Amino acid sequence: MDSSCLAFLNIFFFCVCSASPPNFILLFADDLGFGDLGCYGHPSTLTPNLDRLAAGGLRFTDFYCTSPVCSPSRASLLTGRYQTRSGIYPGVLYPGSRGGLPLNETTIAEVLKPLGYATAAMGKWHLGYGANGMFLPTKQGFDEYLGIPYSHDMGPCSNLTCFPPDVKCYGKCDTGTVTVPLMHNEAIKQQPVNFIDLERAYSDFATSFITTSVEKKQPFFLYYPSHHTHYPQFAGPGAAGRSLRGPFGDSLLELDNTVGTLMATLEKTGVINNTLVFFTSDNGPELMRMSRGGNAGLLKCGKGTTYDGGMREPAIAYWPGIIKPGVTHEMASTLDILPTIAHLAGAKLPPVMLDGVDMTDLLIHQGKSKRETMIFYPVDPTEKYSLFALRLGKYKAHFYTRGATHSDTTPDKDCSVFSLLKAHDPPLIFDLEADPSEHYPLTVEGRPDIEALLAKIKQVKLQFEASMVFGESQISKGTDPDLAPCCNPHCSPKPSCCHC
Ligand code: CSN
Ligand code: MG
Repeated sequence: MDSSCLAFLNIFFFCVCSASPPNFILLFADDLGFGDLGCYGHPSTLTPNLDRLAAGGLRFTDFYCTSPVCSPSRASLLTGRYQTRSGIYPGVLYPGSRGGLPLNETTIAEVLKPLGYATAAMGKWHLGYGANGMFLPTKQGFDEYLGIPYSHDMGPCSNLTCFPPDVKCYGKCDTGTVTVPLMHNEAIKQQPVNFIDLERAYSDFATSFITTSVEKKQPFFLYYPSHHTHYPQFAGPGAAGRSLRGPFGDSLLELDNTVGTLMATLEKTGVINNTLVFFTSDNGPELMRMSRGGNAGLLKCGKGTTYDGGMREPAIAYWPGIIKPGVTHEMASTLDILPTIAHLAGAKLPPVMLDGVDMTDLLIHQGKSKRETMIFYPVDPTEKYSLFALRLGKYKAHFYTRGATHSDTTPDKDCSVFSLLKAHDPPLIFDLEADPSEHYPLTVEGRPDIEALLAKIKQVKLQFEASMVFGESQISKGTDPDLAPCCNPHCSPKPSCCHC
């Protein structure tokens, strides 16, 4: 019997005979680039636990998130839909944002709840806080939440204690806003949060959540969107000063340590063979931070741009005995995680237009991806400009290009904020297999084959655009400083009195 057949029997056996549907752990790094992990070729990074998952699981070379910034990317991950549908654009949510991921959107947690799953989120939410915390994870299908509801630079940096304490945070954070809170469910547990102890709090929370779920014989879904490796990097005693790569490396090592703890907990509780662990990142590296930012490897530009460096991400799927170790060059996306988890759990898909496709075949049977296209929206998508780029098979066509502040300081001037919006007609077309760095656009004129490809790309673009209905922008609803989380809600003067 060949191995794909064995794998099929495995999954068949597990579906029919297993007492419990599979558990899911979804790990989501922040601003981590394509070139940042040891298993993606970074020479000085220390990521032994993620490298071990890659060696024993499926490592993706062509995996995409849906936005070169955070909130929209998270909206797509949790709903299986482009951010334009759910309204998580333009840009990102802020502590006092009025909007958030609309409550009628169905998240992965909500897909799993009807099947009796225990669900928990820990880390960076960034899908809204809103009036009285109306957009927190506990309103979106998660039984429990421990974390910071947005980016940790969205508060005064002076309160962000780096470790060791004499290592100052690098650059500026947001002043004039509340200090960064740590929430447990809908309550503020600490404000300002203590970053040195934070990772320990997460790993204790995760250990307890997994152990309790296993004891209760309840299948579980743990979503861990980490603050690492977003600026300003921090690390507690288990990682600070222990990498070869400075503060960025320490931050990444701290995330990797937690991955190690999670894996040890799965082993100890005996569910390692019944748990799919999936790791990826929300957007490309914030190159403007220079050596304290991430690295896109050989991909062009980074965060904020629709070049591959902004949106192609490391991704690893690990499930011993079910997922065969290897590397896949098939195209896949964060959009595909919801349909895949739904299929593996035997859950119903939400009755809405989904952009994700089921990856089960690719994960378990070394099959082909059902994904043929990937859409690249800028940080500020509009119906007028529509998509900036589209990948069809191995080809990527840029209809618009633009640099970004977040990718500034890169030697490639296309990444710079001074590279203003530029329309391309015909679009710039790259063969990403021959030229993953998007250096050499293909010539269209006098090349009937490329002309035919272009016609096909245009047709796919029109078809996609016809299917896209922009949801009401949640981020354009603006901010109200009074909505920002405050542990002392009626105090004055704000925001400085929000300190408990
Ligand atoms: S992000 O980073 O939230 O990870 O995308 O911390 O786009 O203006 C992005 N932005 C603060 C950030 C601001 C962030 C922006
Ligand atoms: Mg981010």
